[in-house]
Amino acid sequence: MDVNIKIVGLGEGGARAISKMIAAGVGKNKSVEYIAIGNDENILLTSTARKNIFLNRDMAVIYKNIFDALNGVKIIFIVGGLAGNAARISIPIIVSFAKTYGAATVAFICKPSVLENATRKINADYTLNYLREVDTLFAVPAEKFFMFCINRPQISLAELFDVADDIFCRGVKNFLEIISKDVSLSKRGNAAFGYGEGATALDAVKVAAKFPTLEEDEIKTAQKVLVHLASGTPLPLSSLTAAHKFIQNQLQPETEFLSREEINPLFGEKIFATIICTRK
Ligand SMILES: Nc1nc2c(ncn2[C@@H]2O[C@H](COP(=O)(O)OP(=O)(O)O)[C@@H](O)[C@H]2O)c(=O)[nH]1
Ligand SMILES: [Mg+2]
Repeated sequence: MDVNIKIVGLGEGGARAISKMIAAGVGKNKSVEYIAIGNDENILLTSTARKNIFLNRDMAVIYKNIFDALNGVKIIFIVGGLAGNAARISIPIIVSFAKTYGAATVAFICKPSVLENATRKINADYTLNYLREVDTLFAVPAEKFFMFCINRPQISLAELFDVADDIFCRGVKNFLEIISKDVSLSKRGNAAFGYGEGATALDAVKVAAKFPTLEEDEIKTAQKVLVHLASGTPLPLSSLTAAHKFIQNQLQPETEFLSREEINPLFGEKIFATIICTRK
């Protein structure tokens, strides 16, 4: 039977990000359910998630609604902006649920930009303490998303967040594929991901290694590196080896290296690479 997975979008940002994932068919053939949590009624009305939880002022009701919504889940994805109210209220509850019922937790979080106000920064610091307890945390500073649109200097904040949502959408899609086959891979700690596609496995990992969410030295200084290659037909061993060697040559001798392959005719001719680095 499929593992029960829930993807939770927090606040306006999270609701937008998961609406994108739903439209892109992320988790479509799996037992995935989307939940939007927010304190803005408009967002919950526009969210396309099956379940929406409105954060009123009654903490007991909030606790119950979140625990009920997560009932039976094995893997929880948390997506949203760290500085928001929805994140501050719900992340401690989600983490407490996961501990109580032994669910794995993965968070894709946008850290506030330097332009955001003091209250939001305090929110973010508070919430970050709880996020340290998730099994895998992809925390991306908002500024990082500018790197994806350096050819669009006039970009607005809303457009920038749209870019962020696209990147989180792909990140969740890839990581969901990886861990739904092997839940033990969900414990990547404080992590960063890169994604790439190409005509060969080597081309794909080269693109993934340059993905802006991987810092210059993310691969070189990682504690653990996981490389996932997805293709339409089985890759020749020489092709796999070339791709793995490209990454392995950059690692410290003590870095733990893991690789996984996935074959699915839907991928066609292209090869898709995901690199996940656990930070020291
Ligand atoms: N990924 C993403 N993040 C966003 C978006 N809009 C805002 N954010 C970030 O999320 C944080 C929380 O804002 P919001 O989502 O409105 O949360 P709220 O305070 O709970 O309503 C902001 O400080 C931004 O850093 C968005 O559309 N997408
Ligand atoms: Mg808001």
